[in-house]
Amino acid sequence: MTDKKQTPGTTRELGVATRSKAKPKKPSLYRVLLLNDDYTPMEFVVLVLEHIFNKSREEATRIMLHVHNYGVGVCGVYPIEVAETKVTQVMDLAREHQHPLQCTKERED
Ligand code: TYC
Repeated sequence: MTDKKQTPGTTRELGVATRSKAKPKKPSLYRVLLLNDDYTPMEFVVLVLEHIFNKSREEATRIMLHVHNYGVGVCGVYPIEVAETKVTQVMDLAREHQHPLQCTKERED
């Protein structure tokens, strides 16, 4: 094919524009938060942080005590689908064990 007026950013062979117009944006990240309450046992919160958020016992204990003392704390930062899955896993486990533990997510700016 000999096309002298080939448009930059298109393929000669198919004539399909391959140049993207939209600027690729980096996907948003979400903080997953644990909230304090008066009833959920500290040990249960530590187990949640170890098993769902893959924290060491030391880090899990540090985060749990932070939430206990300040009312809220960050368990981790993840893409939206991972963050939603973690929140659901925490809420399901808390409900199964009849603890009032609350978990939520917020977008990082
Ligand atoms: N405040 C709870 C207690 O004294 C412990 C606790 C910590 C509960 C963190 C929830 O997200 C939480 N047993």
